[in-house]
Order: sequence, then structure tokens, then C-alpha cells
Amino acid sequence: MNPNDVKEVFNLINISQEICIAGHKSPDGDCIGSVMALYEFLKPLNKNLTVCVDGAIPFNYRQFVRQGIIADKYDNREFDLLFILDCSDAERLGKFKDVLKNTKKSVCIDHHKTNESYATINIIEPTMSSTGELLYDILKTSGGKLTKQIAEYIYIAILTDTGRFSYSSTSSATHRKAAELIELGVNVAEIDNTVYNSKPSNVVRAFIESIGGIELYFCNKFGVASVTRDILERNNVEMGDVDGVVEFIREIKEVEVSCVLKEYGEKNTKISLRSKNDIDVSAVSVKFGGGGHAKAAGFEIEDTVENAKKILIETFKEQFGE
Ligand SMILES: [Mn+2]
Repeated sequence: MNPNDVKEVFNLINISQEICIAGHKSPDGDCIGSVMALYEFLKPLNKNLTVCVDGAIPFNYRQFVRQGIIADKYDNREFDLLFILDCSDAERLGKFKDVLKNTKKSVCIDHHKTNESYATINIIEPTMSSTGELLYDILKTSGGKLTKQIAEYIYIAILTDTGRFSYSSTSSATHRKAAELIELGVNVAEIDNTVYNSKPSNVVRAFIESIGGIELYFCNKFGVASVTRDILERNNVEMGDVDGVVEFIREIKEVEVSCVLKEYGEKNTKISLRSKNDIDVSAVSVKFGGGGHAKAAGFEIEDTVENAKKILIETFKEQFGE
């Protein structure tokens, strides 16, 4: 993290009145936690704040995001300053992507190694566990007091993007920062219960149906399952609510790469990949126009779930020497 960049970020905040905070579409815990932490940090500075995140907030994060805080649509206006968090490329802003084109000064804060440094100032740290952890480092340099509320948002971002402090991106520094957040008042058990132990039964049923379709290939090293429109409709749930399928597949002992295919439309399939050890799934993801990390990446294929699955199996055939 370049100290001059951070200084310039706070300088830009000082001289800006209309500030937009944007995250990536189909927001996850890191995106929501980071966006909301920055929102809470900027709130007392009496700026006009706009939050842009495309896609439904998953049910387990809804209580952390006050109703009406997120803009419905982008009206093409220009902001003095735009923050883009946890977003590896501008396309991932979804329906808000024009905000980057229309705003002169932008700051991107991210930890995806595939980040294309598309903003005016880019603070990109691929070794960080989460955008939340990186944002925490940045906010700490302000010297201002971080509230319990900010600490909670940062904690949610770190907790969820480290898989409850289990991924290899979790460093001793990550744990030290988590300790500081707890000292600021974060209730660990309460957050855990809200984020992980609060699923409506229909969401769990949709999860079980999705998991029920697991297919294993290449001596069980590659596991794949789909979340289809059918499953969602049958159980009356939103796509964003069915989380953790790809992580669940990875729990199988032999699985090296797990994959979930999400049917967003008849010819719109979103793919998430997880790697347990050495296979870099971000390389595969980039080939298909996506991005991510070595152990967690994603992209879209404009085809049916079944065809996308065939493409994925073919793609990993070589990796597993078949
Ligand atoms: Mn992230």
C-alpha cells in the first residue's frame, strides 16, 4: 500500500462533496461489509453519499443494510469522487458501470489479483484476505476513531472472505486486525449467528436440492453442481440467497476443484470455482473473461447450464491429466 496514494485518497475526500461508493454486482459479504464500512466512515463528514450495488442483498446481510440506502438505478450524474470496492473490473459494476465513465476522480480498493487498475487511484493488494481488511488499514491511517458499527462491517467483510478465517489468505496480520475489531466492540458470536445460522428453511431446501445433484469427475478431483431456475422457483428463493454450494463440494476429500453453475437465464450461466490446493482457478476464469483469486474465481458463459458444464469438464480434463 503506497502511503502517497492513501494520502491522496483522504485529500480527495476533503475536497469532494458528492461521493459515490460502489461495489460489485451480486454482492457478497466482503463487498457489502466494505461498502457499508466506508459509508459509515464518511457519514459524519457531511458529504452527500450515494451507494451503488447491483443485485439483491442476500437475506443474511439485509439487517446490516438500512432500507433505501442503495440507489435503485444510475441517473447518469457525475460525482466529485467515486469509490469502487472489491471489484476487479468495471463490467462488474453491472447496471452502475457508466458511473466510472462519468466521474473524473475514482479510487479503486481491491484485493483481486486480476484487477485491471482502471481507476484514477488504485490501491490493489492481492495478498490481503479481503477488501475489508485492506480498507481497515486505509481507514486506520486517518487517525480518526473507528466506531463499533464500522468495526462490525469490516469484521463481516473479513470473516466471510476468509471462509471464517480458514483460507490461506488468512495471515497473522488478519487475526491481529480481527482482534482489534473485537476490541472495538464486535460481538463475534452474534455476527456469526446472523451471517451463518439464520437461513430460512426454504433456502436450506434449495441448497440441499442443489447439492443433491453433485457430479464428480477425474477420480473425484473435480466436483460440480448446479443451482437452476427450477430449484429456485420450487423453493421460492432468490439466486443470491443460495450460498455455499461450491464450498460444500470442496469438503469432499478428493476434490481439488469445485464448481457451481448458477442459471441466471436460459443462456446466462454464472460459474464459481474453488481450488483446494495448487490449481490456480483464476487463470481459467480469466480465459473466460472473468477474474478472481488463485483459490476462488468466477465468470459467466452465455449458454445453458448443461452446455456450460460440458465446457467446464472439457476445460479441466487436461489439468487432471485425463
Ligand atoms: Mn473480496
